[in-house]
Amino acid sequence: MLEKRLRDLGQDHIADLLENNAFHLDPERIRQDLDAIDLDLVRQLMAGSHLYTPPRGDIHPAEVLPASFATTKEALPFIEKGTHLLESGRIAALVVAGGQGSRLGIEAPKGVVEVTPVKHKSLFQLHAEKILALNRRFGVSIPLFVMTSRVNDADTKSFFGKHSFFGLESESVHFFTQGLLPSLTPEGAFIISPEGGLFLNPDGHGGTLMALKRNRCLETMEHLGIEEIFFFQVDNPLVQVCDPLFIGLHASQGAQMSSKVVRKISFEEKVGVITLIDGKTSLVEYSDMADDLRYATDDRGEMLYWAGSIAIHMINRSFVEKITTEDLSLPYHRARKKIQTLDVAGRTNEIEGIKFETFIFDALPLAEKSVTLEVFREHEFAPVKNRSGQDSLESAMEMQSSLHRSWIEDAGVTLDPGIPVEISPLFALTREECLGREHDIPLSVEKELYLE
Ligand code: UD2
Repeated sequence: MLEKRLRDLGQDHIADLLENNAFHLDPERIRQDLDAIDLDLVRQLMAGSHLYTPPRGDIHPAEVLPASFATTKEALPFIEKGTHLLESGRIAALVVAGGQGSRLGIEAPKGVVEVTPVKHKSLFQLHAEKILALNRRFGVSIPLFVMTSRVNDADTKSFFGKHSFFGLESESVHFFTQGLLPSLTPEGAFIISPEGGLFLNPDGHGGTLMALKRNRCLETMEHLGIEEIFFFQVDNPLVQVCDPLFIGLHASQGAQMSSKVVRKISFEEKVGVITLIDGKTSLVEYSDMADDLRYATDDRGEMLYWAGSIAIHMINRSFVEKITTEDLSLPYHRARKKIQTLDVAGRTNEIEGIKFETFIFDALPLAEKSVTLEVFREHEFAPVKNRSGQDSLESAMEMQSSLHRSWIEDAGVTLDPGIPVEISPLFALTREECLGREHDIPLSVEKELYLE
């Protein structure tokens, strides 16, 4: 019985309302919400176990391969290795897209945000076209796994469907949904959602790992012959999807999980930092970083913990299988969040709640080997997080345009500085590919330049 289940969880305030037939509650929805969550885990979180605690061990900066490595002779065998793995169909791409664009002020999957400077392509289209370009280059069909959550699964699938999967084969796009957890009041009470059910939040992108297992994606990957997973976040239009050098470095070292980083632009930049904790590669999230680490400097007064994660990882499939054999115990991070709820009179009300999430990078210390590769921010990292200013749609468009402008300038074409430039992944994925097509670049344009 529903009321009893709630009382067993200490949620008498909702059971009482149900018994009094409170008009603003939807009992069927509450039942479904309870069925959707792991109640044992919820009990444990409410009792304060499995929670993240800031690192206390021996902390040092991580060992990082510098960005300059990419253009050296030594990089060539790794690029070849990555290329070989791509050509032989061993690589899958996985994008985490369970979040909404709420920070950008839209209530839709973040992947539908129109992000390119000339054609205003969506993030999903841009990522899909990069894969399509790789498929053409390597004569393969790289599977794309898209992690959604209950709030945006249907919208995400219909967006791909409406756009004919942006040219990809629909069978090579695999959607899977992550888990959910209830948000709580600071006193540990469940919160009524505006629809009259329970307020649930996606369980963080750490949920990817168990979701891959639960949704049998690991079996699908094995069946397809996938060995390595290229993991990225939906919000970065400059991501170099399935970059052969990164794949090759990770695979050649026999690493289980690897990361790309950029040099942080300020002590306060909101990116996690790759570190070594008790000899293990680890990531300290910006919101969990104590000031003595955040502001630490080296002998020359330079930032000591500069290796900012851009949330791009290579993850070995067998490693995921291994760590998800039993329940994976990634720590839960707590975050305060403004939540819309209904008060006892059924009126909408905003309160401060707490959400619980796990993060994929907390699996890094479980890896025996890990490679950290520095890349140039202006080549690979333009996240769309905020409505304006840094890491906004506007800054991401500018970064794409200036990167693509630099490619055509290297090919000998100079345009008026006010002209936006966009190069489709289907024209060229890299500067080198663009240089190879210099005869296809017009020498002058009036308003904008789009190359496809
Ligand atoms: C993330 C990283 C941060 C840094 C930065 C780089 C976390 C917790 N922190 O910060 O260390 O590397 O990105 O851009 O990731 N998502 C889901 N399901 C969820 C939660 C998030 O799919 O339950 C996706 C979301 O759609 C987005 C990504 O994960 O693509 C990042 O989430 P975020 O925007 O909340 O993380 P952010 O920007 O604080």
